[in-house]
Amino acid sequence: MCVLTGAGISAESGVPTFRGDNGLWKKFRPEELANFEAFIRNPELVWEWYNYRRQLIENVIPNPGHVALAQIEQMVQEFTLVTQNVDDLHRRAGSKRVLELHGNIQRSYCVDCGARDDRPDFTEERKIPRCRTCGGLIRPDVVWFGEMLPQEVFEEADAAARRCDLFLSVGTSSIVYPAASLPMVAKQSGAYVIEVNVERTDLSGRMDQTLIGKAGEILPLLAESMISNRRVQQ
Ligand code: BJW
Ligand code: ZN
Repeated sequence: MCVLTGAGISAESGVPTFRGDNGLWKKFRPEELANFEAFIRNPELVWEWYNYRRQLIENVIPNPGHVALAQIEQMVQEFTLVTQNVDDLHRRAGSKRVLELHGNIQRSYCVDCGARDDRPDFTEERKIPRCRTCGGLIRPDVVWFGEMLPQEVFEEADAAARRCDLFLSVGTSSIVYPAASLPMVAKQSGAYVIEVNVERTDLSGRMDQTLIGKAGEILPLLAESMISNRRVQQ
């Protein structure tokens, strides 16, 4: 079994999604902020966005959707959780192995020398963080548009999609590639593909099933039915 999650799974924790009316931060579309050119042009603005999100994420907790996936990981022998989210909520919910396709918002590094610099809070400084080693600009360790995903992580995710028999795509608009290719890769390899979302997406027509509803309600039902099935089998 392989599960791909997107921002929708964290929505019920109070983390805004990227797209849709609630997804916009100061009227910017994610494409305008999540790219290297925007960062170089206006690092203050981009850091303001990340600092705002970092603080928000620190103050929320995982929801029943995250918890259900951590429970399912315990029950299923071959289980891979792939996330596009940078919020760490899967790990905080107890998931042991998480493939983070788009990085992690708590980490950062220098654009010049590559040194890691995970100072927890740059907001206090009220300025753009600079590298302690070389003075270069520090950027969040996340994947922006036009940037490659961490190669090994993506290869592992792709391999899991190819070998699984059940693939769940949860809370993602399925418009950002290559993450959005994973359900189709799974389907072409023979998996049964189910989407969980509050609304239909660009890929719904190609899914075996779309379950319309909140991840925090549907995933616990799935985990519960798996627990009951195990009880019957034992
Ligand atoms: C619920 C719910 C509830 C709500 N329960 N559901 C043309 C030029 C250049 C590039 C491209 C191009 N065409 C395509 C590309 C590639 C590009 C791309 O895909 N662009 C498209 C937008 C067209 N991709 C890339 O550039 C990627 N890299 C790449 O391809 O490398 C090769 C390459 C190199 C050089 C040149 C060209 C190619 C990188 C993509 C990086 C994406 N980065 C971000 C930011 C990460 C850091 C951060 O967090 O700040 O990742 S953008 C943003 O979108 C973030 C997300 O992970 C990603 C996906 O969003 P997600 O998770 O789906 O969220 P939403 O908001 O879109 O959807 C939420 C869903 O939840 C909705 O459907 C709701 O209905 C649902 N929902 N509540 C269940 N309770
Ligand atoms: Zn440096």
